[in-house]
Amino acid sequence: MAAAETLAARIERGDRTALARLISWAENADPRFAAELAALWPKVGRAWRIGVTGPPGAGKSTLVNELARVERTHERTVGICAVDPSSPFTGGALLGDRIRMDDRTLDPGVYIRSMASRGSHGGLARAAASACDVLDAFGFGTILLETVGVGQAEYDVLDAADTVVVVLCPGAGDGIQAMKAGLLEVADVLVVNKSDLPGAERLMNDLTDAASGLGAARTKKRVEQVRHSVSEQLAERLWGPEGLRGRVESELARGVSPHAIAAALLEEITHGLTRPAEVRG
Ligand SMILES: Nc1nc2c(ncn2[C@@H]2O[C@H](COP(=O)(O)OP(=O)(O)OP(=O)(O)O)[C@@H](O)[C@H]2O)c(=O)[nH]1
Ligand SMILES: [Mg+2]
Repeated sequence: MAAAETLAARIERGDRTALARLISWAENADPRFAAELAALWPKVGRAWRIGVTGPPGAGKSTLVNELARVERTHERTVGICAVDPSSPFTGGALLGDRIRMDDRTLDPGVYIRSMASRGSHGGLARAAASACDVLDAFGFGTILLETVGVGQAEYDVLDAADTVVVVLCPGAGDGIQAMKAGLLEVADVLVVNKSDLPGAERLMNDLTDAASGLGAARTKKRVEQVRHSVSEQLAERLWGPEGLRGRVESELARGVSPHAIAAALLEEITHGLTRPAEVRG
């Protein structure tokens, strides 16, 4: 009997059931996930990933919905990943998002997925990044990642984004709170939403002042983001299911010392690094 088709192969054929299942594997840290992602890896890296964050109720979903609409008018397909806080205070967000995004859900060029933030921090960031990789491999041109900007776990999620949009709105001390919470530091684009409400002008001015002082800190943060991402993916590729473990084991069995094996591997890897890689702008 022929082996069952892998999720990766089904995803390459555009099978959305397989897409949904593989994202669930990412979310649940299923041990089968890594091999599927490795198979899809050549197709990852083409999408533009936009993270949308901000305080609860600022208008993130409204903006995501609108960005999706605009992308569709340019005939780009859109994958949306909404990370919902598990906190009971904001637990209503999921249903709200579903309803507000309803006008997009009937469009076959749009795929919407919610992820629960559950407990573990690194777990959520990794799951969201993996979900973006899967959506990217599936072929969505634009990926919109909505997360409430309430703490470190959510900021870590934004590491998956190429561009981070922070949505704020006028209201009791919102601008100041955002600064305290470090929201401005993660922003590539600052949006003042609800400009029909009083205080929007002042918020704009406050943000303009605050943002002008942030350039140096943000560059440092970005470098860290790249470093973190490279280390993590490198370790995964080297030591994941398609990785080097088998080769190391057989060399050890031949009596080669761990030190010599490590030196040889490092030599090979750094040799590979001297070849220029193409970086998307
Ligand atoms: N007055 C006004 N209200 C708006 C505007 N944009 C969105 N809203 C309303 O603000 C509320 C929250 O909008 P959402 O887009 O759900 O905000 P969110 O940031 O996704 O909310 P959570 O995901 O629950 O944190 C909704 O009732 C929107 O209709 C605006 O420009 N002006
Ligand atoms: Mg929302």
